[in-house]
Amino acid sequence: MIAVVGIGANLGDARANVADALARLETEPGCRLVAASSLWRTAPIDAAGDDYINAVALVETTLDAHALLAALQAIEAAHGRERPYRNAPRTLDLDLLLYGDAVIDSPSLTLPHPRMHERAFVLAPLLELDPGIAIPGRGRAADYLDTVADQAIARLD
Ligand code: A4P
Ligand code: MG
Repeated sequence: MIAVVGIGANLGDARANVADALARLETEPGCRLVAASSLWRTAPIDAAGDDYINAVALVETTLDAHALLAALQAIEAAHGRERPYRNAPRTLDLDLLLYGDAVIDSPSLTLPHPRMHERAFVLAPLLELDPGIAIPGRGRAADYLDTVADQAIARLD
């Protein structure tokens, strides 16, 4: 199964934290890192604090969606992720954006990620990896770019 993982950080050395998350995805049991986007500097959306560093990864996995989410949360925990309040600045956030074309609405996991199509910090790196990708139930990701054009993002080298 191919899963799409969104990575974000805006606390500590955010760039290093995102790079380390990519390295950990590469070695995570049951996972293989297929591709990683560029790193992007992005203004916080519905959140305060410093700019974020965001990226998106394509992961081939033998884990089911819930087990993959647990693995992502373990990587967050290894980075000392704390959750003092909603959308608080974070050392590392790993969101499961897509799991194949699965549509899931369980208490701990919603797929596709319900806000991914509203966010330039997800769409721009995702479209780098797969310009034609579709979001189940929503259609082509590229069709949402116009609606997020006001969100400040910049690709880093
Ligand atoms: N959960 C349900 N579905 C999922 C999923 N598909 N992937 C549950 C990951 N988690 C999922 O997550 C809260 C709960 O969501 C978990 O217990 C899990 O079971 P969390 O990681 O504690 O909190 P979060 O990531 O802050 O929540 P959420 O709702 O995913 O936040 P958003 O809406 O993604 O917003 N601005 C910029 N520029 N860059 C960012 O990366 N991120 C956010 C977080 C806000 N603004 C941002 C950024
Ligand atoms: Mg999260």
